Amino acid sequence: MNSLRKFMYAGGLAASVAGLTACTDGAPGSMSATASGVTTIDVSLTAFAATTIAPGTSGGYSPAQLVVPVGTQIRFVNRDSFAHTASAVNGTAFPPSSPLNASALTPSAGSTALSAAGWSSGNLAAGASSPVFVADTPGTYLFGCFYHYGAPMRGAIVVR
Ligand SMILES: [Cu+2]
Repeated sequence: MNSLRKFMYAGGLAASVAGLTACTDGAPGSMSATASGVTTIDVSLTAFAATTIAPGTSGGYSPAQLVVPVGTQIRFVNRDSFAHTASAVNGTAFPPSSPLNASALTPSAGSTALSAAGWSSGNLAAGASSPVFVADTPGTYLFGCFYHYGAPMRGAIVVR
């Protein structure tokens, strides 16, 4: 089934529509989703202003903090006209300056588990979608944008 969903991601939008439909609870900065379908984190530096979440100051991603059960599939979709990334940031709080390097511009190959060190969407051009990541292990996963980390452009995924 996982391989089928990845195939659907590569070929079309059926899985993403299911994921978006699940994200209608309306709680700002936090959203729950079921493990079915693919949940989308929207990426836009212009649309999503800075906000405070547990790990620090977020911005540029919506929801700022996504809360999902283990097994959820997640992708990032660039909704503005600038290039962005969503790239793993180690630790439980956002460091004050960017810890990301140019390897963030390359999409994760092989494992797309959130628990894998150094995962990244790679460079996302305007309108682009990332690879699908799997919320494989409970925990809090921080990420940021290679280009705009200090803007701030940072977010979190909490896997329960
Ligand atoms: Cu960015």
